[in-house]
Amino acid sequence: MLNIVIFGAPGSGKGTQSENLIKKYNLAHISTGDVLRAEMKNGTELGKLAEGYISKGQLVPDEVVIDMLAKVLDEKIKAGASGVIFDGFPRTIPQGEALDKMLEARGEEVSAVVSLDVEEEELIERLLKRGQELGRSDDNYDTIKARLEVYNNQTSPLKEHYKKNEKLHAIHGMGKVEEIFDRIAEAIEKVKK
Ligand code: B4P
Repeated sequence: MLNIVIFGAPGSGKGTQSENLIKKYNLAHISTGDVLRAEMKNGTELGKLAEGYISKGQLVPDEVVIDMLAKVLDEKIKAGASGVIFDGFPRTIPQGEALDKMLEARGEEVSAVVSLDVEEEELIERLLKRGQELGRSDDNYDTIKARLEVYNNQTSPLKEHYKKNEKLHAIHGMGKVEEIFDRIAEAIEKVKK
């Protein structure tokens, strides 16, 4: 299986580029943000719990997200996925370690980590624009600032983890969506078996 982690700060283009990757490589898509938002919309216990964290720009606790991810992953494998794109997971070192173990237990591994590098000013601009267009409750200035801080403190250290095992592909994430996608595809072609 081709297992791609798409990694980056909030607003770096993870969801946007995932859509293109799914089409080109026929991958199953797991976005922990989308799964959590669906739970919130359906008013489930998990959704209610997640809402408290997401509205403040904080991460949902590791054990909750890891359990949720394992279930969704097994559904995708059962449905015959030939590869998976992990969008927004892992976001902490424990989540990264859990993903390695989860995949190993299923005879799989992370094929590549695509890290989208975007300047902070641009991230804020993109998210404020999305907030105006889609009204997502976490796309307001104060929450965006909190999310960026969480990214820098808790998520960014994962880059070292993937650099060590030579999985990390740093991609310049500024410019047109199509140009960025070409850069990503070039990196993926190198790891595709
Ligand atoms: P996510 O849904 O993952 O939200 P995100 O980081 O904002 O990324 P997203 O993929 O939606 O946006 P994109 O950059 O594509 O997470 C939301 C919250 O859920 C988290 O804050 C956290 O609380 C919780 N959560 C999720 N996963 C978790 C986990 N594993 N552990 C714990 N908690 C978790 O796009 C942003 C905007 O930029 C879009 O409007 C897009 O159109 C625009 N854009 C993209 N590329 C562009 C480009 N090249 N030029 C101009 N605009 C561009």
